[in-house]
Amino acid sequence: MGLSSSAFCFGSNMMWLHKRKHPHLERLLDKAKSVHLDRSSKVVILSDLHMGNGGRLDEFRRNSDLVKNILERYYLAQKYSLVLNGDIEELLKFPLGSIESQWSDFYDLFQRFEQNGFFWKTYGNHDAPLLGQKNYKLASSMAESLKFRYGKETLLLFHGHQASVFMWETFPIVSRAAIFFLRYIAKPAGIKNFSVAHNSRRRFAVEKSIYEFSNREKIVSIIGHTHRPLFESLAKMDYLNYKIEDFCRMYPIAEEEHRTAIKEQIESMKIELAACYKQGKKISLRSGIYNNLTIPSLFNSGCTIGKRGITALEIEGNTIRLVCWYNGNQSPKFDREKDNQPTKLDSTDFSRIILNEDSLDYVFSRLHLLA
Ligand SMILES: [Mn+2]
Repeated sequence: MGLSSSAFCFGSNMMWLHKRKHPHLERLLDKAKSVHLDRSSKVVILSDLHMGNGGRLDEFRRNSDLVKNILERYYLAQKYSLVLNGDIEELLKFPLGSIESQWSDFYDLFQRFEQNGFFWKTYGNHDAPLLGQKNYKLASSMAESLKFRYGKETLLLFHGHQASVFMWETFPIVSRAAIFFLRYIAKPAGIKNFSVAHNSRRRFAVEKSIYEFSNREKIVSIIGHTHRPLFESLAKMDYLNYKIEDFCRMYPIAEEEHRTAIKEQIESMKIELAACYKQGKKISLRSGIYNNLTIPSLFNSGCTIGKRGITALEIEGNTIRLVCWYNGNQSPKFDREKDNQPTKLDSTDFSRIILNEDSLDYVFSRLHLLA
């Protein structure tokens, strides 16, 4: 009797810790434009082009030739649909007119993807004013967010900046886990110049917030914004790290009766984390992160302004992939991820390498079993 009632108390004590709503993200999910995917669907998702006026400060300029070639000669030719997931134009530095005239051929190219199925563009914090602007070239393709319907499952596509306001104000997180992310993800992608506009702490706060939202809603979120490519979201180590931090923050403000429960939670997570580190050391940090993955609910397409190439997410039927495209001439020593070999695009110097891929059915099974 005593045992079961204390177990019940423990459960209900902990309930309030996990019930955190995120009104901005829930609204995005409610209002998202529905897009039906089936086994024959092919979609490429790019974000954060930051197109400018073609001048010295234009961050898109470096990879513009690469992006044009892969869109035209690979994705369009291979019958992919296209989603541009925010921050396509850099309106914080350049007027729209100068961007549209510099990159006019891209605007035509983007729209040609409609012939393969669809072309959608979500808005980010650098191109937000374009939402609802009627004379904008891509006005008819603009959406706040997209809901890919895959059978009974949902993939929500949005830029990701929507998470930061709430997150930053309410739960400022200081996490060393972000450093693991940076080291691990940056290396296979070969991208070192993440946006200077976001420090790693803020990036991590955005990711954490969307991760928890996705797990609550049992959906997969696909974002951009942080410029950090992510496949299948957080590592278990990262997750435990920030959970412990959260609980430490709650402890001093919690009611006395809740404190024991929080303490017990922290204790058990510390043990789990120590086991992760031990395992991680034994099989190296890289594979340790893969093997310790928890819930695959967050993906990030990365960005197209990397010094050593671009990253993109591809959905092909029931497969989701994180790929990197790079100029083989500029990056002859590109580290090969796993056993994947790069494939050259036609007669160009551009190569595509698969950084990771998984079946969507597997991703959703894990999401439902683990979240
Ligand atoms: Mn952004």
